[in-house]
Amino acid sequence: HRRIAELRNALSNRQLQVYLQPVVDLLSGETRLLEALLRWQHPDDGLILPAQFLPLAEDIGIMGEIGDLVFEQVSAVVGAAEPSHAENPVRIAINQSLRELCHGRGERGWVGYLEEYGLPLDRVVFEITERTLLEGGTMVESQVCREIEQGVSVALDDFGTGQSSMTCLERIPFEYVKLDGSVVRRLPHDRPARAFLEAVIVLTGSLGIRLIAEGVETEAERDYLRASGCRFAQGFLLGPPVPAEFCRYLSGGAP
Ligand code: G
Ligand code: G
Ligand code: MN
Ligand code: NA
Repeated sequence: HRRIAELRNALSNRQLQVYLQPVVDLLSGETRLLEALLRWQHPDDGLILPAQFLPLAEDIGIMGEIGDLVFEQVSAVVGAAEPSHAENPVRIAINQSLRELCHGRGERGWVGYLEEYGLPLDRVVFEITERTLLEGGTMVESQVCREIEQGVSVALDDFGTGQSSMTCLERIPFEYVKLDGSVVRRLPHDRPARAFLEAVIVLTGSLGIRLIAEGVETEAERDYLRASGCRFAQGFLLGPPVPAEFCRYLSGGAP
């Protein structure tokens, strides 16, 4: 398989690069988080998205190396951003697969991993999906809860994509819930989607969880979300993922 050899090469040839996409506060317009999204700049085939190479990376057992590479690039970004005493230091959201959660980190988990890369706890949010929780079972759930107790911030990603169970919101004190773009897309014409959004806004609000709407592409979607009380949004309308070195949000620029 040609791609396997190419992917191994990509690791050492700097072809795997972290892009950053802003999560914006819809009330103030400020960038609240930057999500790290991995891209493969293939020399012949151009930009390849994670869905096309992360499953392969899992199969051939190099997710650990890929996770390290993401951490290296994120810590470079955080170090270059601004002095640590800045009033609103940039925070980076990092996606974590089940494999990374279960095997990657050794005994000290995310806390130890952050320390290893010199990343302060309050600069990073880890994103895990409902699917990861479902597949990981009670072991992973209690691991995530222990990390949160130690001060790690966690977001529940892809909320509303089919395995939605509101019960994990009650058991795990997430800082953020990320409502999937597929729900956002249905808002303008679909009453059940609106009812679902309303319920999620009420539930996250009473649990003290911040809600981020993902995949926001139109002003109509943004305005509807803001009027409904969804505070945070991410999507092409607010800003696309861009290579970390071109990320002007880092210097405090408006999106
Ligand atoms: O960028 P894109 O929308 O194609 O990303 C699709 C998915 O790939 C993300 O939702 C996320 O789950 C996964 N992903 C992107 N970057 C990373 C990464 O650095 N690590 C892991 N584990 N997953 C990632
Ligand atoms: O972690 P997660 O799988 O939720 O990653 C979000 C994905 O959504 C990224 O791969 C990113 O490239 C993609 N994305 C970001 N903004 C938009 C958007 O406005 N519309 C759509 N369709 N996808 C988006
Ligand atoms: Mn994500
Ligand atoms: Na998502």
